[in-house]
Amino acid sequence: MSAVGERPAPRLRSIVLTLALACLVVPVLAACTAVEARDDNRLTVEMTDLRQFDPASLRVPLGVTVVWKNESLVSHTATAEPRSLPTGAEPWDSGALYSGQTWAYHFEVPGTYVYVCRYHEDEGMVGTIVVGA
Ligand SMILES: [Cu+2]
Repeated sequence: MSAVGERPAPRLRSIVLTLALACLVVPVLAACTAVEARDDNRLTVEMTDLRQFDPASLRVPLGVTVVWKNESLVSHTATAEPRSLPTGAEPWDSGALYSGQTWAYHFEVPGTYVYVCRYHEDEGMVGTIVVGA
Protein backbone atom coordinates (compact mmCIF):
# COMPACT_ATOMS: atom_id res chain seq x y z
CA MET A 1 0.00 0.00 0.00
CA SER A 2 2.71 2.46 0.92
CA ALA A 3 4.51 1.72 -2.39
CA VAL A 4 1.48 3.06 -4.30
CA GLY A 5 1.61 6.27 -2.27
CA GLU A 6 5.30 6.78 -3.04
CA ARG A 7 4.98 6.23 -6.77
CA PRO A 8 4.34 9.90 -7.77
CA ALA A 9 7.58 10.99 -6.10
CA PRO A 10 9.96 9.80 -8.86
CA ARG A 11 7.69 11.34 -11.51
CA LEU A 12 7.73 14.68 -9.66
CA ARG A 13 11.51 14.47 -9.37
CA SER A 14 11.76 13.87 -13.13
CA ILE A 15 9.54 16.91 -13.84
CA VAL A 16 11.69 19.07 -11.57
CA LEU A 17 14.82 17.72 -13.28
CA THR A 18 13.36 18.46 -16.73
CA LEU A 19 12.48 22.02 -15.71
CA ALA A 20 15.96 22.51 -14.25
CA LEU A 21 17.55 21.26 -17.49
CA ALA A 22 15.27 23.52 -19.55
CA CYS A 23 16.41 26.51 -17.51
CA LEU A 24 20.01 25.58 -18.21
CA VAL A 25 19.48 24.90 -21.92
CA VAL A 26 17.41 27.99 -22.80
CA PRO A 27 20.10 30.57 -21.89
CA VAL A 28 22.71 28.51 -23.77
CA LEU A 29 20.53 28.54 -26.90
CA ALA A 30 19.98 32.29 -26.53
CA ALA A 31 23.74 32.80 -26.27
CA CYS A 32 24.25 30.71 -29.44
CA THR A 33 21.81 32.91 -31.35
CA ALA A 34 23.68 36.03 -30.31
CA VAL A 35 26.98 34.52 -31.47
CA GLU A 36 25.44 33.53 -34.81
CA ALA A 37 24.18 37.08 -35.34
CA ARG A 38 27.67 38.44 -34.69
CA ASP A 39 29.37 35.84 -36.93
CA ASP A 40 26.86 36.63 -39.64
CA ASN A 41 28.51 40.06 -39.91
CA ARG A 42 25.33 41.89 -40.80
CA LEU A 43 24.05 45.17 -39.43
CA THR A 44 20.66 46.69 -40.10
CA VAL A 45 19.82 50.32 -40.82
CA GLU A 46 16.14 51.15 -40.63
CA MET A 47 14.42 53.59 -42.96
CA THR A 48 11.82 55.31 -40.84
CA ASP A 49 8.55 57.21 -41.20
CA LEU A 50 10.45 60.29 -40.00
CA ARG A 51 12.44 60.07 -43.28
CA GLN A 52 15.66 59.18 -41.56
CA PHE A 53 18.17 56.37 -41.54
CA ASP A 54 18.42 54.81 -38.10
CA PRO A 55 21.20 54.79 -37.09
CA ALA A 56 22.18 57.70 -39.34
CA SER A 57 25.87 57.11 -38.79
CA LEU A 58 27.53 53.78 -38.39
CA ARG A 59 31.11 52.64 -37.88
CA VAL A 60 31.69 49.08 -39.06
CA PRO A 61 34.63 46.72 -39.59
CA LEU A 62 35.78 45.87 -43.11
CA GLY A 63 33.83 43.03 -44.71
CA VAL A 64 30.54 43.76 -42.99
CA THR A 65 27.20 43.61 -44.79
CA VAL A 66 24.77 46.42 -44.08
CA VAL A 67 21.09 45.68 -44.60
CA TRP A 68 18.70 48.57 -45.14
CA LYS A 69 15.13 47.80 -44.11
CA ASN A 70 12.22 50.03 -45.01
CA GLU A 71 10.14 50.16 -41.81
CA SER A 72 7.99 53.03 -43.10
CA LEU A 73 4.93 53.34 -45.30
CA VAL A 74 6.64 55.26 -48.13
CA SER A 75 9.43 54.26 -50.53
CA HIS A 76 13.08 55.06 -49.89
CA THR A 77 16.47 54.38 -51.45
CA ALA A 78 19.96 53.93 -50.06
CA THR A 79 22.16 55.60 -52.66
CA ALA A 80 25.88 56.22 -52.30
CA GLU A 81 26.81 59.86 -52.86
CA PRO A 82 29.27 59.47 -55.79
CA ARG A 83 31.42 62.46 -54.75
CA SER A 84 32.00 60.94 -51.30
CA LEU A 85 33.10 57.44 -52.28
CA PRO A 86 36.47 56.17 -51.02
CA THR A 87 39.05 55.57 -53.76
CA GLY A 88 38.41 52.21 -55.42
CA ALA A 89 34.81 51.88 -54.24
CA GLU A 90 32.03 51.40 -56.78
CA PRO A 91 28.84 53.50 -56.59
CA TRP A 92 25.82 51.65 -55.24
CA ASP A 93 22.09 52.25 -55.23
CA SER A 94 19.35 50.12 -53.73
CA GLY A 95 16.70 51.44 -56.11
CA ALA A 96 13.22 52.00 -54.67
CA LEU A 97 12.56 50.00 -51.54
CA TYR A 98 8.88 49.69 -50.71
CA SER A 99 7.46 49.23 -47.23
CA GLY A 100 8.94 46.11 -45.61
CA GLN A 101 11.60 45.53 -48.29
CA THR A 102 15.30 45.12 -47.58
CA TRP A 103 18.49 45.61 -49.58
CA ALA A 104 22.05 44.68 -48.59
CA TYR A 105 25.52 45.91 -49.51
CA HIS A 106 28.80 44.24 -48.61
CA PHE A 107 31.58 46.72 -47.80
CA GLU A 108 34.98 45.61 -49.10
CA VAL A 109 36.71 48.99 -49.48
CA PRO A 110 37.58 50.93 -46.31
CA GLY A 111 36.69 54.60 -45.96
CA THR A 112 33.80 56.95 -45.36
CA TYR A 113 30.61 56.59 -47.36
CA VAL A 114 27.95 59.28 -47.42
CA TYR A 115 24.65 58.06 -48.79
CA VAL A 116 21.20 59.50 -49.28
CA CYS A 117 17.61 58.59 -49.97
CA ARG A 118 17.07 59.98 -53.48
CA TYR A 119 13.45 60.87 -52.63
CA HIS A 120 14.08 62.59 -49.28
CA GLU A 121 17.63 63.91 -49.48
CA ASP A 122 16.26 67.48 -49.38
CA GLU A 123 14.50 66.61 -46.11
CA GLY A 124 17.78 65.49 -44.58
CA MET A 125 17.56 61.75 -45.20
CA VAL A 126 21.31 61.29 -45.27
CA GLY A 127 23.50 58.61 -43.70
CA THR A 128 27.18 57.94 -43.15
CA ILE A 129 29.01 54.65 -42.88
CA VAL A 130 32.65 54.55 -41.85
CA VAL A 131 34.23 51.24 -42.84
CA GLY A 132 37.37 50.39 -40.89
CA ALA A 133 40.53 49.02 -42.50
CU1 LIG B 1 13.35 58.33 -48.29
